[in-house]
Amino acid sequence: MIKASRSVALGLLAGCVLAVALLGATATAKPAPKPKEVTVNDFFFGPTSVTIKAGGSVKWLWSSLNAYPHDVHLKSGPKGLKKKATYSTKTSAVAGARFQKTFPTPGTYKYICTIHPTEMKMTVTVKK
Ligand SMILES: [Cu+2]
Repeated sequence: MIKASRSVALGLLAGCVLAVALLGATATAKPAPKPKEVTVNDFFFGPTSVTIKAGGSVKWLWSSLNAYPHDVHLKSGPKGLKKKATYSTKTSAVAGARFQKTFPTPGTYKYICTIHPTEMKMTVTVKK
């Protein structure tokens, strides 16, 4: 009886190892593109230009050192861009906020902070 249950346990264990191995193989076959990070600072974006592939993402991170509010606003994008409003933040934040956006459409995206539009500008280039 003990031997039988042990072999069942071993069988289950082998099944789990196989399942994990298969999951691992799937994960390495299609790596999720890591978002490019841009910091939102008093009073600049860093870096001021990023290039990603279509389907890639950009993640804006507000510095914890900020003393002033900032937003991330799409000033201009490719012609006929759908859901344009989703490319901008709805509100401003001072510190510790984040905004992540995926870019399925190739083109040039010009960003500003609407509170400091002459100082805070940046470009996202999305390649095919
Ligand atoms: Cu600003």
